[in-house]
Amino acid sequence: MTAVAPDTRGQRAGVDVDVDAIVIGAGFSGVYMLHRLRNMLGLSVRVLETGDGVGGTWYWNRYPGARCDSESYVYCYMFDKELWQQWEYSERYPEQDEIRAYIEHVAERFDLYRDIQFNTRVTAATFDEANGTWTVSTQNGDRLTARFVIAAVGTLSVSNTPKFPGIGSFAGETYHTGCWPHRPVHFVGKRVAVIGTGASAIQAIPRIAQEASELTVFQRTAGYTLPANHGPVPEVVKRARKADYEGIKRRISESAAGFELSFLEKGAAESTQEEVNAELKTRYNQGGFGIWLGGYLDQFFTQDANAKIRKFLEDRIRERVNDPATAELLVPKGYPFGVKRVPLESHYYETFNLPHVHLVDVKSNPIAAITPTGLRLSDGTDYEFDTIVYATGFDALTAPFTNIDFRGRGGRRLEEKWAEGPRTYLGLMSAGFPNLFTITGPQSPSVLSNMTVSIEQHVELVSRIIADMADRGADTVEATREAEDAWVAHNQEVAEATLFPTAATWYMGANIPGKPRVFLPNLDFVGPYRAKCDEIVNNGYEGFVFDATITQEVVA
Ligand code: FAD
Ligand code: N01
Repeated sequence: MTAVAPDTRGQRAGVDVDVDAIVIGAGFSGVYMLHRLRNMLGLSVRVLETGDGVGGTWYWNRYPGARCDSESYVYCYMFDKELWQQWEYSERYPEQDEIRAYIEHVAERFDLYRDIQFNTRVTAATFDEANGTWTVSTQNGDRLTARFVIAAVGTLSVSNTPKFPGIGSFAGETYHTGCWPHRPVHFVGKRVAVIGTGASAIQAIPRIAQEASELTVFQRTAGYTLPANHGPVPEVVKRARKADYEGIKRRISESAAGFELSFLEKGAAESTQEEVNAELKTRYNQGGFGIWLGGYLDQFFTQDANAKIRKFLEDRIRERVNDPATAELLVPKGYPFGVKRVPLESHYYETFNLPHVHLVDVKSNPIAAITPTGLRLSDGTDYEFDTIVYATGFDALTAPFTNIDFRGRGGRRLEEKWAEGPRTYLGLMSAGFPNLFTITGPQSPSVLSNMTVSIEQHVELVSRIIADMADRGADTVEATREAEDAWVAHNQEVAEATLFPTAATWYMGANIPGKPRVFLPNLDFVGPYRAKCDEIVNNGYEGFVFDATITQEVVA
C-alpha cells in the first residue's frame, strides 16, 4: 500500500498525490470511512471536502432552528462503545451546532484531520482500465490517483433554488436553508419571506417568527407533520440507555428504519377510527416518529388504512390553528400520509396564530417572479420584503453523485448512465465503474432511515469488500450488469406495491423540473436490507466480479 506524508491541517496540496483510497466528502460517511480504511485496514487515504470543516449536512445547514429529527442517542456512531458512552448530547433531538461539534470530536479523537483536504471540490474522476486506478480532479486543479474512490457525498448536499424569473434582481438579503452563512443572521424588525414548507422551513419558521416584524410563508404543498415533543432526556432514561449499548445497537440495525420502533401487528384497515385515534393519540403526545415509522404498516399500502391516519392528523391541525381558513390551507390534500418525508415540529401550527405571520397559497397562485423589492404572484399581487429565505430543498440522492464527472469503463459517464434514473447494485456500486463505491447511494435505504445506521452499514460493507479483495488478490471489484438490472427492477417493484409513488415528492425526483420520475431510495427496510447484503457477501459475493488480472499483467 502507498505511504503518504501527513501534512499540517488545512494546508494539504493535492497535485500528484497517489493514495490507496480517495474519499469524497467529510460528513458522517466520509469521516467514518477514513477511520475504517486508514486506522483499521492500514490504507493510505485522502479525504477531499468542499467545505472548510467536517460535518457535511451539519456544516452547511445552519438555519435558525436546525436540529435533528432522529433522537440523539441513535443519531451518532455506534461502532465504538466508549465513544458512544462518553459522548452526551444535551437534549432529545440534538441541534446543528452540537452535531457538528460531535463530528469534530470524532475527527480529533481518531486523529483524522491530517488526511482531510478542505476547500477542495471534486469535479471529475476517470477510471484507467489499463492500470485499474482512478484519477480524481478538483476545482483547485489538483490531480490525485487512487485504486479506490468512495463517494461519501451525501444525499441532501446539493441545494435547490427554483429558477424564478428575476431571481438575481432582489435588492434585499437572500438565504438558502441548505447553504446558510457561517455568521449570525438577524431578522429583528425585518419583513421576511419564507418560500417552502418542508422539514427545513418547519423548523425555521417558528424561530424566524420570534424576530421578524412580518413573516410571510409561501406554501405550495401542505405537509403532514408530527410533534417533536422536544426537551431534556430524564437522567434515569439516559442511564438505562448507556447500560444497554449492545441491545440498542442490535435493535436499530435489525429495525425497519434505524430506530427503536417496530410496526403494530394489527392494521389500521381492520381497526375502527376510534381505535386508531386512541393508539395515535398516545404516540402523538409522546412525540417523534412513532406514528410514521412505528405505527400502522398498512398505511403505506392501502388508501383505507391511510385515510384513518390522515383523519386523526388533520383534526389535530384544525384544533391547533385558530383561523379556519388558515387551518384549511395547512391541512394536506391530495396525497397519502407518510409517503412524503414527515418532519417533526415544535410550535409550527401555533406560529400561524401570531398576528404578524401570514400564509400564502402558491399552488393555486404560483410565484411568477422575484422582483427588486420582493416577489410577484401569477395574479399580479406584489409583496415587499427585506429578506427572502429559500427553504426549497435539494436535488436529492442523485445530483451529489452526477455533479461529479465520473467516467468508468470505455469513458462512459455516470450522469449519462443514470439519465433515466439511477442504476446501481445495492445502492453501493454501478456496473462499469469498478472500485467506485457510493455511500448511502440511491436504491439503498438511505433517506428512509435514521441515516447514521445506514451510513455505518455501508461504510463497514465497503471496508469488508476492500479487505476481502486483498485476500483474493483482486485489483478491481465491480457489480455485474445482471445483478444491477435485477436490483433496479426489484426496487421499482417494491416501491410500486406501496403508496409512495402516488405523491410528487423528492423521493420520486418530482421537485426538480425535468428529473426522471423514479422512486429513488430502497424500500426493503434497514434490517432486511442489511441481511440481504450480509447474505450476498457470505455467499461468495453474488453479483460482484473480482478481477486479479491487472497486477498479473503488469508483473508479467
Ligand atoms: P453529508 O452530510 O451530506 O456530507 C457530504 C459531504 O460531501 C458534504 O460536506 C459536502 O460538502 C461534500 N461533498 C459533496 N460533493 C462533493 C464534491 N464534489 N467534492 C468535495 N466534497 C463534496 N438524517 C437523519 O437520519 N436524521 C435526521 O434527523 C436528519 N436531519 C437532517 C436535517 C437536514 C437539515 C438535512 C439537510 C439532512 C438531514 N438528515 C437527517 C440527513 C443527513 O444528510 C444525514 O443524516 C447525514 O448527515 C449524511 O451524512 P453524509 O456524510 O452521508 O452526507
Ligand atoms: O426541502 P423539501 P427541505 N415554488 O424539499 C417548496 C431533510 N431534512 O430542505 O412540497 C414554491 O422538503 C416545496 O414545495 P412542494 C429531510 O429528509 C431533515 O425542507 O415541492 N415552493 C417544499 O415545500 C427533508 O425531507 C430535517 O410543493 C417551492 C419546499 O420548497 C429534506 O432534508 C430538517 C418551489 C422544499 O421542501 C429536505 O427538506 C430539514 C417553488 N418553485 C431537512 N420549489 C430534520 O430531520 C420548491 N418549493 C430535522
